[in-house]
Amino acid sequence: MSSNSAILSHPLATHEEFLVDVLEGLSRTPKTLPCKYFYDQKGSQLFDRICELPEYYPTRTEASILNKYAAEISAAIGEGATLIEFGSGSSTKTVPLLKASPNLAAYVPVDISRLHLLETAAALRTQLPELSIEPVVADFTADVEIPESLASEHQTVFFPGSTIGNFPPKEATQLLTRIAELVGTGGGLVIGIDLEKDLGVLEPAYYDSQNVTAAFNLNLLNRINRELQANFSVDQFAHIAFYNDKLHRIEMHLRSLQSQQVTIADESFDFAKDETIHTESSHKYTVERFTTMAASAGLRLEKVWTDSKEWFAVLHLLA
Ligand code: AVI
Repeated sequence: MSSNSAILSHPLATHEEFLVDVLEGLSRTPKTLPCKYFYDQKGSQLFDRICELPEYYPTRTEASILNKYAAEISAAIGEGATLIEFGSGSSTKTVPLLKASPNLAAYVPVDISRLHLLETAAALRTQLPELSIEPVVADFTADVEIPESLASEHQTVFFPGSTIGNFPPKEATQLLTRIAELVGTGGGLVIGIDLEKDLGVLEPAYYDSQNVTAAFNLNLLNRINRELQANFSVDQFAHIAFYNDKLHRIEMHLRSLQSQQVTIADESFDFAKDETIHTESSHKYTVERFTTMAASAGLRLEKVWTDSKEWFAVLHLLA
């Protein structure tokens, strides 16, 4: 494939779908908005800043595991495999793994953002000229189709970043089931999961002292105002984040600071003072709980790599 093209696996979310999702979410009690809409250009920049925050441990902890165990993880993936990364972004975390895996059949980064994907693929081709890099533009939450021409005897999906934690367990199980089907019997999954830990570590990661996470959460309202011609008074909402013990998850909400009404596409939504919009859940697992969920999706645990504090784990599972 030429260096400036990518395969389009599926139609991507449209303006229409965004509007439908927002109207539907705000019509519910309690009100919700899907977290996948955080990532417009500004939201993606804010997320990059979150990953650098002293309080946000997941990114650097996972990177340290991937760096330290790159050779072992590469051996688990195996020679001649096709490595398919879900939500590859800048592929930053993947580079040590790719460098430790000179005999891959191909690296297939899958991402929703075409331009970013192409830029990343071009940069990687310079860094790793021997590796076959075949980007696919797709929303991995829908069905991802990897063209026959890219399939090898052995395929492994790489899904880092604890992004699986942003799906409720039922949807996470469905996504894992689709991964198991995609890689086929004997294929693999290498996945990053964030582990349960002390509240004193968990909550500040989503309530940072520089208010970057607050800006990230509130930016969703800016995006709705801009793209859907809505009239949220963004300064009349506040970011909140807390750990929900029963459901093993951090929840992010936007709390209305006053009683107010918001209009989006001719529909009005009333907010009571202190009413919240639930914008994101970030589920935390024990290795055991995750393994049980993965087993119900047809994936069995092979190996676990973790950091010295056991804050984060990278798991290898087989279909
Ligand atoms: C992308 N995802 C794994 C992040 C998380 O930790 O759940 C998103 C995020 N939300 C607030 N901070 C980071």
